[in-house]
Amino acid sequence: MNDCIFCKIIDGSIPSKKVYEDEQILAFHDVQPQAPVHVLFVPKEHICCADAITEENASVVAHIFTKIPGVAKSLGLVNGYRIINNCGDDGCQSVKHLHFHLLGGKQLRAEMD
Ligand code: DGP
Repeated sequence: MNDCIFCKIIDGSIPSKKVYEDEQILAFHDVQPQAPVHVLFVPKEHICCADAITEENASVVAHIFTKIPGVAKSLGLVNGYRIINNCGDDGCQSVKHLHFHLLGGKQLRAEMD
């Protein structure tokens, strides 16, 4: 996806502050943080959104979730955190490359909307 910002971050043509990387996924600090810690987890494979998760590509989602606890601890999130996925227009997804927001470092509001 030539016009995908996150694909460009993955291939290094747009810089990012990386916090974790392996052959399947990349995690980096969000450029517009909504909390003291705000990291995005993305699959290196371009998947547009949660609505495009299938039996064939779902393993990378599980992989992301196995890596979140270690990254959270490494960033000091010892008292909990929130994981968010925005999907599609009603979900206010602005970047059309599947990503999970890891938010923490303060008491987050209980309201989800
Ligand atoms: P969403 O609204 O769920 O699609 O979240 C997209 C997030 O991506 C938003 O919090 C801002 C972040 N973002 C957009 N462009 C860039 C960028 O070029 N670099 C980084 N690090 N984050 C970006």
